Amino acid sequence: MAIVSNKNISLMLREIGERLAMKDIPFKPRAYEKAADVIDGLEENVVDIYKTGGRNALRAIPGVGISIAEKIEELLRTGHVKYLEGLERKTPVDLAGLSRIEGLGPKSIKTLYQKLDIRTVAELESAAKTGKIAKLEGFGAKKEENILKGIGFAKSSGGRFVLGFEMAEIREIEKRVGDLPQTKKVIVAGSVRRRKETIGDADILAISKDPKPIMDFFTAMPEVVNVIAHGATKSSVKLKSGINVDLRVVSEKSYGAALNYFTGSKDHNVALRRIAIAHGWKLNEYGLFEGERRKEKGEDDGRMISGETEEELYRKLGMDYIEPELRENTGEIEAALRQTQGKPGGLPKIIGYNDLCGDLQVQTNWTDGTDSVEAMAKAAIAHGLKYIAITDHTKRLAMTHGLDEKRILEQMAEIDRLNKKFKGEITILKGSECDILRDGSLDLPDKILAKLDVVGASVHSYFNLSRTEQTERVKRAMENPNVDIIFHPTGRVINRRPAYDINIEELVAAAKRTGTIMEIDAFPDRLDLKDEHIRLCVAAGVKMVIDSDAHSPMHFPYLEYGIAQARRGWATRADIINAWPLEKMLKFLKKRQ
Ligand code: DGT
Ligand code: CA
Ligand code: CA
Ligand code: ZN
Repeated sequence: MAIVSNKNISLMLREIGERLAMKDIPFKPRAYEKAADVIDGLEENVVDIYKTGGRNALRAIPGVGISIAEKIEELLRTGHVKYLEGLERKTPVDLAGLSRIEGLGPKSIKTLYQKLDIRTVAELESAAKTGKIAKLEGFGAKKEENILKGIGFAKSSGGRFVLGFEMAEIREIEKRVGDLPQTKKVIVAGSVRRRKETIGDADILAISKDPKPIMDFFTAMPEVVNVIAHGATKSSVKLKSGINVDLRVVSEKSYGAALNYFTGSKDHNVALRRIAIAHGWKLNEYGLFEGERRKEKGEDDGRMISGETEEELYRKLGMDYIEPELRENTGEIEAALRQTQGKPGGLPKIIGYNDLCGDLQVQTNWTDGTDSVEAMAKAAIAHGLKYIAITDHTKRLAMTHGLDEKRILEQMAEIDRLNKKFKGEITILKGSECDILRDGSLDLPDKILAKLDVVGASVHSYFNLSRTEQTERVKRAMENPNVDIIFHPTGRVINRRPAYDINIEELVAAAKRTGTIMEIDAFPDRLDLKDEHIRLCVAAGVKMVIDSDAHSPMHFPYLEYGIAQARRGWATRADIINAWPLEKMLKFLKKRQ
């Protein structure tokens, strides 16, 4: 039986739903989408559920009826689904490519296919350029212009993948390779290990004395659509989800050197190699060698100085271990050298992956979240959090059913009731994601904001203001003593839309002056602030908060990517207020008012 990840099952179901919708089939599309949502949120592997209980156990998964269970079973048993292949022939549309364009949902893709027979991004671009889309009912000139912008942005972002959306599949493959009897050790290197916000591909490294069965297994995995290379110790495949994965097998004695080399970044590697050369040594993916000088005299590679572990490699080069998230050659090597020499200006002790106590941006079904305050609190407890702030949208965001004064007061009463129920388990703080209006004023009156524990303010409109106007707008919101945090301060969504034009240095200075906290929104395609912005805040002594921006109980694990971003920005626990216990965090919020 094929080992198929939950992600691939949900992708299959979603695709069926979208292709059925293109054929105007009622109800069924929604059923497939719902089942896909449920499977995305499952803790257990569907494969294991099937192995223990067969098709009946699949049917016990909420939203999975007989016909969906059959399709999952077929995928698990054969690696493909005939029904979907039939639909693909009847609706030959590049769904993956088209849905990467900002503003194009399944509905628009369907209309474009039915009315204009648009199947690819290239066809979409040519239709938009010749004004055909503007004429379609429900589209118009504005939408056509946005589609062209979206195509331009998708092209410029160069087909990179959002780390947090790929991680489940990469970890699944890592685990499978690790479970093979021939594998002694496995780790994902490259930009994945450095936790870059987007990745070009995934680079997996394994230790083994018997690489052949590992290579054979890897190239035959069910999600592989194309084998790019199948070698003795190196293979490369393309997955159905679109991403490429490289797998290299190395020997134990070179593991540290190989890990270091394939973790990168390239700039970090080049700088390390320069240090090795200065010592008269040679550094490559096989190890650190006493080679360079002898080679000049016409001799072979010399004695191996180091290679088995990264820690030793760095030590031999005269520096403390450098965390992968810092390896971009942006000062970390100099800092590590200073540290080992006992000089000031060493490496920071960056925040750890288990250091968060709370989360200060959580949405519920009072607005555009999927679940109740209670369900979100339970999920937060399960994620190990001690406090959360409920921060639903405000009334200007009408499409999310944003809260007005009356409803937010009702929600506050509900939170009081739930805090009694959850006493000792978690504290629910009353909060808001309050819209910053065009002139920098806020969407709720001060007398309401003053009653809340946590006020986040954010820009969701007028993205096109001039740099000066946009900067002044957010600064004005910071001046309001009721505003604690600026949420997702630059508004960018990776691969979808660029940041609005804003002077981040000026915002950091204003945050320092007013004591405003800057958010690191951890949602995988936001990661806003960016790493370089975080470094600005750290340098200025501006405090930050890492929030999940959860819209569903399944989103709390995204906090990991916000922590990764904070680490890439050299932030320590002292810089991040929700790495502090509740009392200390609240005291800090009060003091600044
Ligand atoms: P990506 O995949 O674009 O997100 O970025 P990386 O950093 O994962 O780059 P990738 O996959 O091309 O190569 C993996 C690592 O291998 C990279 O981080 C450093 C190392 N590497 C690749 N090419 C070179 C090179 O020409 N010189 C050196 N020193 N290292 C390289
Ligand atoms: Ca890579
Ligand atoms: Ca690669
Ligand atoms: Zn927002």
